[in-house]
Amino acid sequence: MRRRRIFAAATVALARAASGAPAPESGFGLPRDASVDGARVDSLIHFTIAATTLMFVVVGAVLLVALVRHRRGHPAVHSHGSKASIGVALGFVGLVALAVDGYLFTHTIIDMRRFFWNFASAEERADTVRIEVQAHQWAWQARYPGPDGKFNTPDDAVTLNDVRVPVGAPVLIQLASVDVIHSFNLPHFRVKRDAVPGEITKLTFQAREVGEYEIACAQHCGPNHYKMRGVLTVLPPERYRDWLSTVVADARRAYDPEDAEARWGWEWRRE
Ligand SMILES: [Cu+2]
Repeated sequence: MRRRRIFAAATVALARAASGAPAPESGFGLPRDASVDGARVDSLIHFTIAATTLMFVVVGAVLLVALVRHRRGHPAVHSHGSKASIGVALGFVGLVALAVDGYLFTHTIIDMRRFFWNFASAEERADTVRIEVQAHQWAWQARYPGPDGKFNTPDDAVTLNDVRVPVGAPVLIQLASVDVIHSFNLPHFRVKRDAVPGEITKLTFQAREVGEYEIACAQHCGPNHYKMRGVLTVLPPERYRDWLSTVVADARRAYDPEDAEARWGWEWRRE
């Protein structure tokens, strides 16, 4: 009776703890995927989970069978295996490693070349949105080229911790840092890239869902690293155009040719 009560109490406590946890937005605790290509990353994560679960079950089952079958009364056998049995075991391990890791490796390389690091195709498209992002301790500044299409000119629009992009168009971001290594992370778009002092790095993605998403810094960059959180807003194209014209007009009004610090942009790099 007492045991049953303890068991019931434990079950309730467990259920509460489970319901108190933040609900995962899309299977396996991953944030909801709001990008066109993010599913490619997710499929590799799902494959990894499936492969490791299968291996865990197989190894666990073998262990369990051995435990039950070799209980009491079974004489201990010491064996280091024969050359053939070691060969079979090593061969099997090699085959599993080759299949699982090989699958992950080739798909990673293919996805990187075709999608995640395919900056050339984003650069070619006429509707690509280009943004320069400068990281510093502890915020993100974003620069839009304005109507002239050129960066670091008086008609640029600059925002702080506020990046907006249109839905359904490729976005190409060039990243820089003025102090330490930061990392521009968009968990809902499955992309992340370091911002390195003295270097321009790139990142590309395409949003497929309108909404507000997190920009996080994924490198521990100092005591206020936790504050380095921005918002990426995905807007319908016409609302994006309205917003851009408003910030460009504001930037024109606020433009001060004496303010050298405000002109941190660079000429868009093309390889
Ligand atoms: Cu940072």
